[in-house]
Amino acid sequence: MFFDHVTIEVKAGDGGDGAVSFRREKFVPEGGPDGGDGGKGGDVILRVSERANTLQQYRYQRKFTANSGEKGLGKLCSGKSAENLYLEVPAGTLIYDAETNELIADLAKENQELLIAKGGQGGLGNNHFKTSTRQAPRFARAGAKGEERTLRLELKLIADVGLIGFPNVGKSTLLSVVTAAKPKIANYPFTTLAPQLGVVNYDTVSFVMADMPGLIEGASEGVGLGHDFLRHIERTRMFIQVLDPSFSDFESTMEQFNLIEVELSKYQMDLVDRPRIVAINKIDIADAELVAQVKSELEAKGFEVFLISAVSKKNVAKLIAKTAEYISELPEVEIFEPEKQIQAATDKREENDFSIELSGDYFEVKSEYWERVIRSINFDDYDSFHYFQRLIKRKGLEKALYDAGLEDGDWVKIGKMEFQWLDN
Ligand SMILES: Nc1nc2c(ncn2[C@@H]2O[C@H](COP(=O)(O)OP(=O)(O)OP(=O)(O)O)[C@@H](O)[C@H]2O)c(=O)[nH]1
Ligand SMILES: [Mg+2]
Repeated sequence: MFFDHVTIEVKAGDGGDGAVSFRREKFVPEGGPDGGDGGKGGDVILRVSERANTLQQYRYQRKFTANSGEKGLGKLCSGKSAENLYLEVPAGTLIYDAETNELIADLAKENQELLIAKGGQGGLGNNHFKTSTRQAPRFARAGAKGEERTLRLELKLIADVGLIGFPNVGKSTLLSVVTAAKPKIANYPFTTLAPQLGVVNYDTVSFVMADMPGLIEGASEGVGLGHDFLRHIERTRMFIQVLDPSFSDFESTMEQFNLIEVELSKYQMDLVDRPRIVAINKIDIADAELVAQVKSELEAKGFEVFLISAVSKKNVAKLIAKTAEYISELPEVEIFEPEKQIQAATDKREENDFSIELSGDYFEVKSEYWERVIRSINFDDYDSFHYFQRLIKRKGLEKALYDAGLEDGDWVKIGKMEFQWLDN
């Protein structure tokens, strides 16, 4: 079946840790700090690719992780940053935050890119922590964690023209003779199971034509292939409704026409008002008198009608010329605007993102930022510990702990680290 929505998890790479290293030189017993910085973790970037027509590639693999940056090295060598991870999606993919259901983006344009999870910055090497009073910092920063997100991808194809009609009327045949697309064509209903796109080049106009699976009565309620693809006709600028009058009479051909109208309006009222050209197909085998009768009936309803034979290409050029004329005048397909712009998480935001819980005898600090700080502190080293103490004060954690009721002698827990708080 057509694979057009999926939930995936993405994780950007972590930053590499900064290095703790000291220069080793002949005759210099204690060289200065020369620990290099860690490399940046890879970003996860979504990119629109015309190679993709479905979300099929996400069918089995649902978790995508960019590589982490490498650790810093001695001699002030920085760790290598990781490559970004690109995930390809078809044009018309809506990206939602799966947790909040918020629309993040509508990726519509070829090669459009969206940075969806930012790689962690590399940690600073110990050479950054040298001060006049601290000649030999025995600590460095750990790399920041890469962002993680759960995303819901939903494809709503974007095309200029949608081919609609009953199954087996010749929609795919029409697409195959006006574009380079090679849809499956066969003499039975529901040959086409997923929308197929093709590009029509006519004169100076070029437009995208979407061949849809056949519609039947009840499609709007899910009968046949139902809703699954009906949503893909939403984002078209106009329709070509294909009719098959062969082996048919006036009443049933008109019914064929009317049923599609009913399904369109049931699915979404305004679809019936979308510009539409009617193509009566298979005139090479249909009864000429019947065809003429249907044509005048539909023209009386105000439709523009073409009598074609997709197989022998009869009148197909005329139909396409008219379609191109419509297309050059019709407004663009609507692209959804996200409610708010995507925000890259900054370190600032991360710093303020903590909670303090009293669990048992501990004041437990829950915070990615502070857990990272803890990982980078060498508690056996006076300078390193002193640096940590000042950081707690400066970044407002000390005040927050006091506000939470912390008193002299209480125990604090951050990540795996537990320590007793001693006022001095
Ligand atoms: N004689 C004749 N046969 C045609 C013409 N156009 C299409 N056909 C035949 O009609 C049958 C169905 O054609 P398709 O193009 O697969 O029809 P479809 O509307 O895409 O069908 P679904 O994908 O099932 O909805 C095939 O056997 C085609 O060869 C035509 O102009 N004349
Ligand atoms: Mg088909």
